[in-house]
Amino acid sequence: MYFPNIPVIPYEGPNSTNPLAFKFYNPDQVIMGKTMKEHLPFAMAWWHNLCAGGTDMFGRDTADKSFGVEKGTMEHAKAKVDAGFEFMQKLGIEYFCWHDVDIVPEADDIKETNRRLDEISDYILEKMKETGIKCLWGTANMFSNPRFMNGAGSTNFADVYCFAAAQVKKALDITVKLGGKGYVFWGGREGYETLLNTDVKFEQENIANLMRLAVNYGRSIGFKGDFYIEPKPKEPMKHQYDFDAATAIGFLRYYGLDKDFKMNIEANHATLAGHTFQHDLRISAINGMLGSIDANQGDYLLGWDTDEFPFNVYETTMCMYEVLKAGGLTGGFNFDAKNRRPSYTHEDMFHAFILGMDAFALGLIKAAKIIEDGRIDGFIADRYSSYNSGIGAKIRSGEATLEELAAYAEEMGAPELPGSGRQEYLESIVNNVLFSC
Ligand code: XLS
Ligand code: NI
Ligand code: NI
Repeated sequence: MYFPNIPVIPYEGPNSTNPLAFKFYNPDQVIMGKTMKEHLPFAMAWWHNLCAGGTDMFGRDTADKSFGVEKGTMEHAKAKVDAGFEFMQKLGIEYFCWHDVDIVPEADDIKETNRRLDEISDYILEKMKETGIKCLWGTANMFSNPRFMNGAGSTNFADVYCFAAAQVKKALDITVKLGGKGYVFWGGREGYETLLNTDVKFEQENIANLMRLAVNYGRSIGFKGDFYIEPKPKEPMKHQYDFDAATAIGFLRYYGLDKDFKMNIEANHATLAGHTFQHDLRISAINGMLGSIDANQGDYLLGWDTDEFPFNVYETTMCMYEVLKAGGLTGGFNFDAKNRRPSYTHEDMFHAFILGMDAFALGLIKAAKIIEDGRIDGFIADRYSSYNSGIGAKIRSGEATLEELAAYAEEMGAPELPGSGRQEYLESIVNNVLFSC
């Protein structure tokens, strides 16, 4: 046992003050016809939870993630598997997500790295069978190693491109072996520092080509899940090509990849792009591309990806509102989030997940109430009601010509004002739903 002092986390309800209990996440509670567990397929991110110890630019690890053995060894890789499965079981988390280099230490020779990946995935698979825990998605880390300083798909150097291809191929093999529901491309360094040395069109074509090769290979080995792009506007690069959902969707359509790809939307990436989390979810959903979510939150005062555990219930509520309206996710809610550096104990890891899972459960409860309440949906329907009949209906059906609309306008003289947007009233409804029991 790696967490001997932590019990299986029970649901105790909103009045509990037990720090090691859920206050809102009650897996079997039914909301709008589905259990919370079905609505909220939570996942643990291997990298933040089992690997990262809090190193930042100014200081080394504060948290001990050695799990009792020497780091950088296969023994350590296995200890992480054991600790991770104990952790997920205690919290009732059903899924995990990983990068290749999270689950094994990278060797100097890729053939040796791949051998290690085969070994660890056998081990993980055994644990999955024992526990029923599943793989949500896998990915290749093509941003940490110095060889990827100029990107992977977007690199200027063909040999590095081949190395990236080899990593994608192997990560896809392991994803399929573990029955993963998805495969993620987060364009870690797919972007540029300066246009003075960059051929943007060339780089974007190469990224699309790598994605196409991945789709073809993935389908050839029986991968039936979704490929995901995880948009992010900047960091580590000054400008990243997958800036936001709208940009990534346009890119996928342009290169004919939209049938195989969906979005993996991360809250903190959306806010870095100058959007709300809800905005990027909505843009993905209306394009039929809301696939999965990296569940975290940013800090509105800081300009980087702070990857905090979700705490802001307004944000989780509006997220769940979008997810419910979209009919759910094909993927899940991956806590791509880390403890703050001074929260360095193993117990803090549990507190963080309890916070995040409860914040999403509460968001789910409140979003369902907003929908059942009906005032907001009713208001929106009414707001566009001029399109239900007459000239409005003709516009919607696509039958009206520009001349006809102009003639209508000339006969009318001038329209009345379009009706109050009632934002403050609608916001008060949200508070009303959130804070009444
Ligand atoms: C970094 C990203 C990363 C992806 C997986 O900002 O969120 O963690 O989720 O490569
Ligand atoms: Ni992420
Ligand atoms: Ni991120």
